[in-house]
Amino acid sequence: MDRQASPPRILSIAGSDSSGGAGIQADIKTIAMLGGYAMTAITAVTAQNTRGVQGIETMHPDLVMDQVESCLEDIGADAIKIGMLGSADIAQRLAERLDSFAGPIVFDPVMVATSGADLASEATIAAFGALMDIATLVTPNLPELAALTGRHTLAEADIYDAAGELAKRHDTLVLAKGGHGDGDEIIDRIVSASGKLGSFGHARIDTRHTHGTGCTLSAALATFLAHGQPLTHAVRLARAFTFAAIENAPGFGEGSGPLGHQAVRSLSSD
Ligand code: PXL
Repeated sequence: MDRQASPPRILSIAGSDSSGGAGIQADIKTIAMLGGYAMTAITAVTAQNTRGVQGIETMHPDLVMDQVESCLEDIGADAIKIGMLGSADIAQRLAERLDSFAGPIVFDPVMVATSGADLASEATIAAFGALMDIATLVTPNLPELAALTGRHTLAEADIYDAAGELAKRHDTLVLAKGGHGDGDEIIDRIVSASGKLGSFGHARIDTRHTHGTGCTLSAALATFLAHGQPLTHAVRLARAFTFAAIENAPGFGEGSGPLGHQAVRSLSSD
């Protein structure tokens, strides 16, 4: 990576995970390891660990918007990542405010934690549409893609159709993450409103330590896009970072443990 006088500035709008594996904490670790400058607007605070979520408190929408404003009006941002939203009101207000944001916006439509806990209400999910409308790239996993396109399940053969439908409906790019699929190979597929852009495969890693994988990938995508990487290369690099962090998971906790962001030192944005 070229040594930059000024690192790209990334604003993460997401929930806090006390155990440090997902949410805001995963985002800060990812952004910093990839040479970005991390800022945050916290939408909800969760008490959680690798076993599950023990408590959630959603921030007042005014305070979420104040955090966003504080960051954008002074330091500014080159890219924004949006994760857990906390409430429909927060989602709606963010969509209105960020409509005029000039840089890339990566939206990870978080619904359920790796441990299985619900992180979005029906009303919040209903408000995702407004955020997909303003997002550059939306990164659903397969259950999220099914839910967002009104399907109960999603057969392998229907993934491109569903992703294409979502991309067209919201005029956005969709990265359909294949980690929840079957098989030894994980295939992520990217589509635009006008069709398929490509697919990316990786051997599935046999591990229970995947807590925060989606957060890590979306934060890495935002960082690489902020570095100026073209889309498909940003996807390639963000996946490489995420798989390396999974490979280096420290094995903490009794449930689905965190990734090892701190161990991924060799990846550059070149
Ligand atoms: O990876 C989804 C996610 C997002 N945001 C927060 C989380 C999790 C998963 O646990 O805790 C705050």
